[in-house]
Amino acid sequence: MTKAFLTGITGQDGSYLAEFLLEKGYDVIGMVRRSSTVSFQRLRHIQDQLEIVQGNLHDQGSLISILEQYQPDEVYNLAASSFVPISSHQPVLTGDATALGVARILEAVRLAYPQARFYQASSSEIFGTVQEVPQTETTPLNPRGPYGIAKAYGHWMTKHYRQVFNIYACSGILYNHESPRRGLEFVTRKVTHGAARIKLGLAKELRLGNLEARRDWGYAGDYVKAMWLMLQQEQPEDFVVCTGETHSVRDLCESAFSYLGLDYLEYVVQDDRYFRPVEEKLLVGDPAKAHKKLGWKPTVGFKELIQMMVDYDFEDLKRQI
Ligand code: F7E
Repeated sequence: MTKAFLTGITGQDGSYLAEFLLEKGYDVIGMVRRSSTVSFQRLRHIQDQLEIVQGNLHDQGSLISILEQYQPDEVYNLAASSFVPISSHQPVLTGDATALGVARILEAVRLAYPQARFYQASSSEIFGTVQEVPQTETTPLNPRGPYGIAKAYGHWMTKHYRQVFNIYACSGILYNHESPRRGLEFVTRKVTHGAARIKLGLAKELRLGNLEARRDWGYAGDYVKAMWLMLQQEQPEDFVVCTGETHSVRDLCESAFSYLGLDYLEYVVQDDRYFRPVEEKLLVGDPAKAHKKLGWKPTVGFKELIQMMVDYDFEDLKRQI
C-alpha cells in the first residue's frame, strides 16, 4: 500500500487530504502535537482508518523517528500557524513552526528517507506586496509580515532541497481555500456562520474589518487534489493553485446573507479591531500552469462555495438550538 505522512492532519486541509488519500487506497499516517485539547472534530468520520502518531515540527528527533519508522512514499507538510493577524503578535513562534519547521521536516526526509516525495504548503502570502498581477510561479517573492516571511523561507528551502539534495520536493502556492471545515476566525466562515446565527435569531449583528479587501477564494476539497497531483508528476515543480478570480468581503457578505433572504447592510458593522495594518492588494493567481501540467481545475465556484458553507452552518446551528 502507498503510504502518506501528513503534518497538520487535524486542520481543514489535512482532513480533506486524508479523506482523498484513503479513497485512493493509501495508508495515511497523521502527526499530532501532544496537547490536552487535540481536536479530532474534522476527522471523526475517518479516524478509525488513520494512524495517528505523536510528533512536533519544533522537535527534529521526533520527525526523524517517524520517517525512519514509517518510510512514507509521500510527505505532506500542512502544519503551520495559519491565521495571519496572530503571526504579528507571535513572530518568533510563527518563524519556528512555519519556517524552521519546514527545514526540520526536510532534514528528516534527507536523513531518514530521501526517496519520499515531499509537498510543502506554500501560500500566496509569499507574494505580499505583489510585484505583478496576476501572480505566477515566477513572480518575485515580496512577503509582508511574519506569516508571509516564514512561508517564503519554507518555499525557498523546499527549492533548495530539490536542487541541492535531489529530493522530490514541491511547493503548492495556494491561494485562500475555504470550506465548512474552515476555522471560525477566517473571514469566509466568520461571515457564513455569522449570517446563519442572525437568521436563527442567535445574533443581531456581525462585526468585520475591511469590506473592500479582495481575495481569490476556492474550495479546499478541490485544492487537496492539486497537492496530490503535484507529487504524481515525473519531475518535482512548484505550482500556483487558485481560481484566478477575486471577490471582495462585501461580495462575500452579499452572497451569504442574500442566500438566507437577508440584506447584509442591515447587520454588518465595520469595526476597526478587524482591520489589518497593511492590506495586500490584488492577490490573485494565474492557475495556467496547474491547468496545463496537472490537468487540475477547480470544480466549485465562489457562490456555490459560500452557499455550501451557509447550508452547513445553518443546519449545524439549528441542530444545537
Ligand atoms: O482574511 C479581510 C482580511 O483571515 C481574508 C490563510 O489561510 O489565506 C488565509 O489568509 C481577507 C483579508 O485569510 C475580516 O483583511 C475583513 O483581506 O480569511 P482571512 P488571509 O489572511 O487571506 C492565505 C492564503 C494563507 O496562507 C493563510 O494561512 O478578509 N477581512 N474583515 C477579515 N478577515 C478576518 N479574518 N476577519 C474579519 O473580520
